[in-house]
Amino acid sequence: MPIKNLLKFALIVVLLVPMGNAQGEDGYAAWLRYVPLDEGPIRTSYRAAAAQIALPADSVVLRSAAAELQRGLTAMLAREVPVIDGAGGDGAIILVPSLAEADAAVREALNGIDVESLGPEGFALRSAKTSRGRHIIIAANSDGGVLYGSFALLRHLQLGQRIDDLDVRQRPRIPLRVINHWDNLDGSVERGYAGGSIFWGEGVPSPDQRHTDYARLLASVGIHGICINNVNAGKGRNVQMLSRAYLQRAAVIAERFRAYGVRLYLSAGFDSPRALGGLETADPLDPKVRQWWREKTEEIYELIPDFGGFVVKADSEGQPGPYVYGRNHAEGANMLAAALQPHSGIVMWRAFVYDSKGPDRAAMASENFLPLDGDFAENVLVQIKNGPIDFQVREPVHPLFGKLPATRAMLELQVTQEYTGQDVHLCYLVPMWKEALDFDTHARGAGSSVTGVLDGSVHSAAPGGITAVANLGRDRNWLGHHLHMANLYGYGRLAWAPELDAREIAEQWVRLSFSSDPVVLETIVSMLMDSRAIYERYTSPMGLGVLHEGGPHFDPAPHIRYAYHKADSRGVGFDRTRATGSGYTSLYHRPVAQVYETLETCPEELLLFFHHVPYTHRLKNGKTVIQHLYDSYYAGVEQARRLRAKWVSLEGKIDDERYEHVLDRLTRQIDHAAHWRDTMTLFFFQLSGIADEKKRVRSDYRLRHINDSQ
Ligand code: GCW
Repeated sequence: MPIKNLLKFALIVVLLVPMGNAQGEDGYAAWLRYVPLDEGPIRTSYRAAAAQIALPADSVVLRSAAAELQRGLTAMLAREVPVIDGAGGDGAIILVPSLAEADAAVREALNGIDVESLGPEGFALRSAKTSRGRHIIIAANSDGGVLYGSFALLRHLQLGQRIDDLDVRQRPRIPLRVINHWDNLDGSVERGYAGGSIFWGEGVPSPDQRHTDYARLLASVGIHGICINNVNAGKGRNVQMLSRAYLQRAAVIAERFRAYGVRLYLSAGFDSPRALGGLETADPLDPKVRQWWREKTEEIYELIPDFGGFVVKADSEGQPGPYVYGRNHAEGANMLAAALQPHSGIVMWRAFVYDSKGPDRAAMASENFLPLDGDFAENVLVQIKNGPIDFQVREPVHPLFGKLPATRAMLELQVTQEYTGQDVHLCYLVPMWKEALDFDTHARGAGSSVTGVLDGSVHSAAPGGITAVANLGRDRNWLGHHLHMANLYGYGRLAWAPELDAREIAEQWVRLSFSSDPVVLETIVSMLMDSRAIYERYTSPMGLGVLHEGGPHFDPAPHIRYAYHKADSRGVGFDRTRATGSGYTSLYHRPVAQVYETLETCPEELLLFFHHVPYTHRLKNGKTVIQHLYDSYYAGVEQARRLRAKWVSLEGKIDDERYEHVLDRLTRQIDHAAHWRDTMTLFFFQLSGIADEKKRVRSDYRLRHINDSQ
């Protein structure tokens, strides 16, 4: 065999062997598994339509797109699909990053597509016939658009859809789509449950193949920004992030991500001019401080020419900020914005500012930021968590959405499951994020959704963005639990297309990550779709929230969380009404405020978030609150058992490695759910003195020792 053919053969073997092995999969390939197709009409039609990849132009990102197509197609079609320079013949997939530069035949084939309407990142996929034969054209206005179109085409094929009559057009709704990491420079990951940092720490190669593979995963769902260090950047070793040595390392990482259109951002400690630069102050209005930031920013751009900008946590949980110098958050953010502005960089300034001693934490971000609307520079986005407390399994939507008409808003979600079961409990969060995106703020009358606030259609401010904290680590399966990758996938899909349905996303993910076998599909999708409600039932029904201990946030510790649940001998819940409580309800626009204010209209799943009620208060289902709590805790554990039973029914239908891994997690979930149930039911029984009608509460239950303080 000539050496060239031998290499081709070797390539095919390398690509096929690990992917076709049903015995074990370690999850590393995630949803980009490119499983070889069985022989049959679908494969035949794909082979005819995808015989070569034509790359008429050249750039790093286009080469990534072509390489991904080649990798995916070669594996799925079990034969090498070459990349050729130039126009492409019959069966070519033609990559078109700029219509103006395409040849006449391609332009004609795209006739009828208003390429301009695709925007800077959108794409069109079209089956077409020209004088050179049949083609699939991936057209866009940028290299990045072609990359997204390439991944969309691969997804289309992985899902087994027809390609002879392709006519797809997409553009992302939200123009800024980012992922945040809380990775410390010592290699640990704050709220990470899947091993150490892939970016920092001893022995971490830089760059690492993982950076490329992670960039592929991100690009495949349209994420185009990444922040690679902890927002807690202002203390200890983390302050070194902006030192030359760490910036050089960041530049190497940036290059890997750049190849997939993903820009690098860094968290900046507000105190850096002092802590790192040796100045006496970090006062944002001090000329020396401003000069320091200008020079630091220039240094970053020399190393990372397409640097995206800074993420900042200031005056929050011990991080220094402008308040230290008697300045407000707009003054702090605008100082950084001024340094970034000449380079087109942005500031993502977090609204997560609160004082744990204050009367109502939920209201604090609003108190800090409402007076500043209109004061932020144009390249500042205020990054707001989805809820007013802190990534609980159920919270109302943050009242700042729709209340800052002259400020660019960014929604912050959490893929890492800090308060939602970490790497043990199954909790598919996409339905919850959908609720946040679809929530009607009523900012400009009915129909003013959070998505509309982010995409710029509700207010006059420029569009905002979306981000998620995703603390994946060095575990082969990225997030520590195979099924949690549905959240990372779902985040990206929603960020691109918030109108997608949570079930539809789950279905896609299962088919891409496991199989399209109807039983596998239906079983895992139903597990995912039920999972959040189940976790909520056995941890914090009716909007209770923050019942976890104050350290890892995994175990229940209601006895130290009075500030959140306000449970006493007579009743439970936080009165946030205007009439008798903290007044938080009035932070929403009128119709929403009224719905939450009134006991009768407040949605029951948030009842205890907004109201303090007697244990004997009757719910719409006729039960008392206390009985509903008991029933919820017991039902939740039973449903967790059912999750495991469903999974067990899949034995032999999916690879053993992932089967066993998830089984172990589901078993631990049941045990831990029972711990939650027994702790919480005993807590409420002891407080209220009201027995469970069904006499299930284990009054002899021994609480596990918790030494964390609140
Ligand atoms: O919920 C808290 C987390 C902290 C985190 C903080 C934040 C990075 O427990 O670990 O700090 O939120 O979002 O800043």
